[in-house]
Amino acid sequence: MSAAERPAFYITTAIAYPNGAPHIGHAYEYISADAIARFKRLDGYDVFFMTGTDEHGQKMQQAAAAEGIPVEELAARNSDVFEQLDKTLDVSYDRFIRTTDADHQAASIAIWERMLANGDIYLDNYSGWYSVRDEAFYTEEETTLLDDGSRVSTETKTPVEWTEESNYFFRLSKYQDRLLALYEEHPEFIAPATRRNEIVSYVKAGLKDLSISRTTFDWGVPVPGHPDHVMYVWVDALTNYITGVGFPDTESAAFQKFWPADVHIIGKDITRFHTVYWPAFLMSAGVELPKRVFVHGFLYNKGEKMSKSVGNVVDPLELVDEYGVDAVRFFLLREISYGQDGSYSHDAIVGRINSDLANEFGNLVQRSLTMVNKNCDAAVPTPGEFTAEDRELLDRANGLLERCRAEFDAQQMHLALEAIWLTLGETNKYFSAQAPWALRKSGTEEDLARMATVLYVTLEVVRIVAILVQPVLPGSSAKILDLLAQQGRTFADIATPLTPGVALPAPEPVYPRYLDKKD
Ligand code: ME8
Repeated sequence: MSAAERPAFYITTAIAYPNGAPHIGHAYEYISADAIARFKRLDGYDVFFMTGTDEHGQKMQQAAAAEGIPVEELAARNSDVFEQLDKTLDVSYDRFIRTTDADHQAASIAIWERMLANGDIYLDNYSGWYSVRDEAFYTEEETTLLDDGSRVSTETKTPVEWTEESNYFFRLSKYQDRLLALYEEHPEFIAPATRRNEIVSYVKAGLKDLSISRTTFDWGVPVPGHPDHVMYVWVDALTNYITGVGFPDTESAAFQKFWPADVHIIGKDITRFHTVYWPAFLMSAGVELPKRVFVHGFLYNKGEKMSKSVGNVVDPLELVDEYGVDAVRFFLLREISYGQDGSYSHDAIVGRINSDLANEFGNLVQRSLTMVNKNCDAAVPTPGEFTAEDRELLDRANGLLERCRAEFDAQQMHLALEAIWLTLGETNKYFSAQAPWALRKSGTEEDLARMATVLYVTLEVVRIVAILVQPVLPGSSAKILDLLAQQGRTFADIATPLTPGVALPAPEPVYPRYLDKKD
């Protein structure tokens, strides 16, 4: 099927502030969105997957000043580091957007003009608290005065500063009822449900108009007709999602095909921006709303918040160096319930590598393929008639696709992996119970025929699992599919079983155990 005929699927990550190096929280977001993008591609969708960097705003300007370099230089340098991280993590993005890209400037101006034409932008005097670190305005009630006389945002604990400016405002208050109607009519718009409930209460408590321009610095998209103002960074940042599909050319093929986005993947600290401001901006601009915002949790180092002062910020590149990219991807997606906070530690990662990857999957692959190599002329064995046990296991493996589809569509990748690993557990039990090595030892014609059937059934499960885990374990699953001489690797190919007699290469271990240096 050509791309034009395939159904569309558009997924985005948040665009990161490149004011510093990426951390494991960024890696987690990219890996999880990538697994979904890959899953949909394998399932026959024409996928557009976008990620990138959010380069404007005061935080970037301050970071550049602290380093004594022009802000453009800081943005370009660090944006490259983020893009390189995506490559190292095997993140299959279709576009890496930078908010300094020329088309993005045009899109931001266009959305501003549409909101203005709709009567939703006006000039007024702003006074209130601003957190540069969060790039967010806070009301006095949302802040706390500390003993040392400084003030912080109560929720995020970041310092806030008093700001008084003549700013452009967006009539957010006007959209309160329409937003509440959106959450009511489309409960799937915000997931998980706990996040939706928080947002519904927040909006019900009343929305104030939002300051959307700044005049005290100039690192941003200039407000059309008023170059002394730059747009509030979140106006331009959120707009990236439509820039990527061709906005303001809403008649373009990309916009027609991919907008509205199927899902925006974000972390929990930016829920309000994506589920209150963003739909309100789009309503004002007369642009369709995204279908869903999925909010993932935060990653903590052994349960502790990562911070530069505690010295426990983990560089995702170091994790990849130590454990390998597929192991890191698998660990993050299997260990943490998507949508909840999670924790990582050396011991937890090693536990997953050794028990799930090496024992449950790798050993099964290695043992079955080695037997086939030695005893079945190094070719896919010819099965005899299937027993009830054989059929039960094959049916179970064939049922996994539907189960994984449901879980991935609900962004519950950990549950898909759990279902796959339960099937691997059953397959290991089957392999032990059928004891193909004992059948070989016996050597009767009947037992050798049964051995061939058992090995065939086992390889069939390995094949189906290897196809299904490609979104999470892209490199290692490809190796297993190579060892099975399996050409067809999409989900549609699951339905075509292995062809007996096809020659297989010599097996090689795919998931070695992790040995601690001290061992
Ligand atoms: O918020 N664990 O950028 P950002 C998991 N530029 N995820 C985490 C995390 C952690 N410890 N810390 C941060 C921004 N994240 C804006 C986004 S989108 C139009 C603009 C997540 O670099 C965070 O929730 O601070 C967000 O989804 C992403 O990393 C980028 O964060």
